[in-house]
Amino acid sequence: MTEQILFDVQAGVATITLNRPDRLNAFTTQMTAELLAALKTCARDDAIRCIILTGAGRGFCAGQDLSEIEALTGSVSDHLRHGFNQVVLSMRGLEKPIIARLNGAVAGAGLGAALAADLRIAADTAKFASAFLGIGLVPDTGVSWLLYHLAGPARAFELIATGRRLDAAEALAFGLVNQVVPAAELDARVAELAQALAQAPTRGIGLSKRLLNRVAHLSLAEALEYEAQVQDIAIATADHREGVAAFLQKRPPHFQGR
Ligand code: T3D
Repeated sequence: MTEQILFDVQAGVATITLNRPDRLNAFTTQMTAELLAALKTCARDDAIRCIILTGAGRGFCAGQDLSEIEALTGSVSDHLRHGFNQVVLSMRGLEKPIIARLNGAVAGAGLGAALAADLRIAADTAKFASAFLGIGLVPDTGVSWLLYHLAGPARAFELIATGRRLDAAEALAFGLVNQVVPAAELDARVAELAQALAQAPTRGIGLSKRLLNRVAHLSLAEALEYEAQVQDIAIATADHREGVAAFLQKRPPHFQGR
């Protein structure tokens, strides 16, 4: 399908692999465009019920390709608006679960892409760096917002301003990843989780994601009202009916993602 990412769908799970392993999968403009196209396919294809985002080789993603940065035409803000900002918004707005399979270095815009996923499973060999200040830049790709919300303001500042690199255990303690597993077990753990999510009520997961995206900015009273409105949608799904029927008939549910 593409040159700089690999895209594979099996048993309801799409795997998007950033595929420039000799550059630790650093983003080029082409790779960003291919990633956006793959995310669009994931959103449109009802057969896809879970997405894994990962990197080829020993890294996850080392951020913007620094050899390309000098050659970029136009303003950096436009580059971000049309590129990384769209990646983050597409991932957060995609109403299906996204797992980041963090196999190695996660830095710069790569950290933003990882933090924009819904779940992060890291190999114990993974390492994490903001990396922006190392080249005199401020965080972009949502890293300021995502670090602030996941790790809190003090830790966000520490990672951004000191350039401190975290190993996987520290990333877990900072709240940046959900699980750390031995590198040899990463594929099995991610596959198990992805299969479970691909067989879950996809609409319910997507609507839950919609809720979580919104409630951070609402008062409790507003959040209660928004939950009630979204529940009107969830209760009309086939998977809701299947879940109740399966419970009452004392059998395992068979969710269709509708
Ligand atoms: O215009 C805009 O949109 C601005 C937006 C910017 C967003 C950003 O992402 S800014 C941050 C950019 N990223 C970085 O500054 C990180 C640079 N990389 C590193 O600091 C290190 O590579 C890592 C800490 C991530 C990993 O270190 P290590 O020791 O495991 O690997 P390495 O040896 O440094 O890298 C391996 C190869 O990948 C190496 O190439 P070589 O020497 O084998 O030919 C290295 O040059 C290459 N590589 C790593 N990161 C990048 C890269 N090549 C291009 N761009 C990179 N970002």
